[in-house]
Amino acid sequence: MKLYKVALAPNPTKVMLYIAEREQLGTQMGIEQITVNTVKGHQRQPEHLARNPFGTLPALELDDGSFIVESLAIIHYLEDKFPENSIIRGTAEEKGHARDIERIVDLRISGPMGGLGHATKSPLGLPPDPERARQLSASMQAPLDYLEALLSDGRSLLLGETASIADCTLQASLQFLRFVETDAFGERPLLRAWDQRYRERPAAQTVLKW
Ligand SMILES: N[C@@H](CCC(=O)N[C@@H](CS)C(=O)NCC(=O)O)C(=O)O
Repeated sequence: MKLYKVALAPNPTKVMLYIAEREQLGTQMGIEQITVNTVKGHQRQPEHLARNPFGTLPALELDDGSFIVESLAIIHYLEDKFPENSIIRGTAEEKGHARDIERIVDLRISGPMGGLGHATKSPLGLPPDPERARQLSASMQAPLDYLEALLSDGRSLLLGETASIADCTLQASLQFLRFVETDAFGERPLLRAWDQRYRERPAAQTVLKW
């Protein structure tokens, strides 16, 4: 299998963190990781559009030559393909909560964080848009409070003591915000402590560059 990715971009980084977490749990997936240079616009060139008609990253090329082009679908595929020591485990209720928190993080926080980064200091050269940045920041306050409340029971990671897709998703977007020197957490000490803890994990250290 081949993972087409680019460092720093949140959606590929989420998958890279997930793969690194699985490797730490002993699963070697044997996925070759290939960088597509988005600063040079290579994601919109015919070679990449043949992999993913939407011109985005990540894209996973399966051994049969087909592609999966949505980051969460790639993770779910890898969970099914390598079920031993998979990350989404437990009872139906535990899995339900894990998927719920992943969706809350991705849809209500990570998506807006990406927009906030581009509206503030886009690495792709988009013009700053302070009003959009303000709106995105406002939309994140309630979901960030939700995560801060989750962490108040003393858990070390978003779902407890083991890494989850939600952790990978949130950290991938935070790295992007760090790069553009933008803060989204505000006065939330538990989320800040989570950030510190997550970045010290061996999986994070192999993937995160900023
Ligand atoms: N829903 C897709 C979104 C993929 C996406 O938008 N990727 C961004 C990087 S985080 C990208 O490729 N941007 C380059 C572009 O749109 O030209 C997923 O979760 O994989």
